[in-house]
Amino acid sequence: MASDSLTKLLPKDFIWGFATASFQIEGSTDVDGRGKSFWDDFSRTPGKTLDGRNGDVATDSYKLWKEDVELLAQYGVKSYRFSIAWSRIIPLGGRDDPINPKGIEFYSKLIDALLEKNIIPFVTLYHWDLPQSLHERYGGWLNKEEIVKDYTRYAKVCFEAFGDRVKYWLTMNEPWCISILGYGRGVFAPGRSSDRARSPEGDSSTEPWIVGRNVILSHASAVKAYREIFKPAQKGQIGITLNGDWQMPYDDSPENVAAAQHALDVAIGWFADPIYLGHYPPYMREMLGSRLPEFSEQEIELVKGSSDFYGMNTYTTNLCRAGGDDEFQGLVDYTFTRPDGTQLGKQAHCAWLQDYPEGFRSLLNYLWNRYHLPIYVTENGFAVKDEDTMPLEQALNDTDRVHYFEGTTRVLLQATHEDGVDVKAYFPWSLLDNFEWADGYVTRFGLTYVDYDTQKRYPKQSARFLTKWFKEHQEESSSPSGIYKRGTSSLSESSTKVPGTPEAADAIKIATSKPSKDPSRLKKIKQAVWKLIC
Ligand code: GBH
Repeated sequence: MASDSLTKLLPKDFIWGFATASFQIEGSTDVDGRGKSFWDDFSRTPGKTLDGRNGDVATDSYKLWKEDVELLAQYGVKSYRFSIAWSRIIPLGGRDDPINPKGIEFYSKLIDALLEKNIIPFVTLYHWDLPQSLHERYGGWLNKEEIVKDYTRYAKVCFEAFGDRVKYWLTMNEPWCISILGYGRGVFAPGRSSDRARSPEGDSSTEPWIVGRNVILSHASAVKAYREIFKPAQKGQIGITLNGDWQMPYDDSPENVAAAQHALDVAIGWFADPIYLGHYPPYMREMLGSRLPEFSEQEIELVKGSSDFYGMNTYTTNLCRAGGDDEFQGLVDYTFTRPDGTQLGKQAHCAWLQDYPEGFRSLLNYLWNRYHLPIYVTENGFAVKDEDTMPLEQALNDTDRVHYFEGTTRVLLQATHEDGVDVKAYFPWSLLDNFEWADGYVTRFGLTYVDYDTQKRYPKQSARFLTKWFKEHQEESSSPSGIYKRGTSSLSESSTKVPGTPEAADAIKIATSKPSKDPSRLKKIKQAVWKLIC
C-alpha cells in the first residue's frame, strides 16, 4: 500500500511552480512612479537587517523579469506565484489616490510573458509591502475604518487590470507574520513593539490582535468585491494563504498534548477558524480575554466562507511543551530536541527551521479534516546552513535542500493517495535566493543561486530535482499547452521535443495567449492542435 502510493501520479491539473514576493526580488524602489513601501526605510535603518543590507536592489527582478520568466520556462513549471507591490499600482495607497499606469504596465507585461510560456500566474495582492503613506496617514493596518476601504480599492484595481488573465488570487500572505512580526515582536516593518529598545511606539499586548482582525476584514471585503463584481465574468479562484507549521506534543503528557493544540490555535486557527468556521478558536479568547477584538455579526457574515481554498505555507514542525509567556506561540515553548536528546531533523541556516517531512503530512491531514477545502501549498522550502559563505560549486550542490524536497514530495504523494487529502498545488519557496527580510541576504532559500555582485542566476541541484520529479510524477497534460511546455523545457534530461513544425509552435502561442477579440482565434487553435496531431 505505502510503496504503491509512491508510484501513483499526481493528476494533470495539479499546479506546481516556484514562488517569490515583490519586495524580496524587485529592487528599483524609486523608479517608474513607485511610491515607498514601509519596508523601504525599515530595511535601510541600521540594525533592522542582519547584514545591514536593504531591498533597494534585491535580485533586480524589476529589470531582469524577462530573464526570470525564461528561467521558469526552463524549469518547466506550470505556474509562478509572485506578488504585486501595492505602491507601484497606487503610489500613495489610498482609495482616492491616483493609479500609476507604469505600475499596471509592469505586471501586465509580466503576466502576458508568463502566459506566452504557458505558465499560470498565481498572484498575491499583499506580501508585506504596505504603502508607507498609509502607515503615516492613519497607522496602516491598525486603522480598521481606513485600511479595509483602501485595501479593497487596491484589490479592485488589480482585478480590473489583470483579472482577464489571472485566475488565481491570494489576498494576503501570512497574516500571523504581518501582525506578530510587524506589531508584536517588532522585527518586521513597521517594527512596532512594547520593547522600547526596539521601538519608541507600540503595544505588543494589543496591537497584533487588532491588526489581525483588520487584515481578516480587508481580505474578506476584497473577496466580496471579487465575487460580486469580477468573478461572474473572470471565473477565477480567490483565497488567503496562512503560515503555520505542524505542532507536535513533546511527549504524551496531557498538558503537552493540549499545548500542541494551543500552538495550532494561535498560529493557524486565529485566522483560519473565523474564515472557514465563522468564529475564533475558544483558546484565543481564553488566553486574551477582552484584548481579542470582536467581530460584529455583520462582519462575521462577511468573513465566514471568504476563501475558496486553504492556502498553506509551511516549513517545519515544532515539538510543543506547555509553558512560557509567549502569547504569540499560545503560551507554548517550542523545541527541536526530542526527550531522548536527538534532533527532529537537519538544521537549516535559520534557527526556526529543521527538516521533518512527516510533519508536513500531518499538517495536510489536520487542515483537510478541520476545514474540508482543497489545499494549495503556496510555500515550502529550506535554507541550507552557511550556504552564503560557500564557494559557488558547493552552494549549487545543495544536498540538504534536495533531501528536504525528497521528503516533502514523497509525503505529498502519500497524503494524496493514501490519506485522500485534496492537494491541488505545490509551490516551493523560492525561485531565487532573495531579500530574506530581517535576515538580509545571508539566509538563502532559492532553488536558484543569485550572485549579488553580478545578478547572475545559477540553478541549484534542488531545482533540477524538482523539475525532474514533477516530470516523472505527474500525468501528462493532453492539452496543446502541455505539449508546448514540455518542448520548451531545456533543463530536463529526458526532454521530448515538440512534434510538428515551427508553425505549429507559433499557432499554439496564439492559442495559449490571452483571449482576444480576434474572430479567427478559435480556428487558429483548431489548426494548432491539428498540426500537432499530424
Ligand atoms: C515565509 O514565511 C515568507 O512568506 C517568505 O516571504 C519568506 O521568505 C519565507 O518564509 C522564508 O522565511 O521565531 O517568532 O520570528 C515563513 C513563516 C513564520 C517562518 C515566522 C519563520 C519565525 C517566527 N515564518 N517564523 S519567530
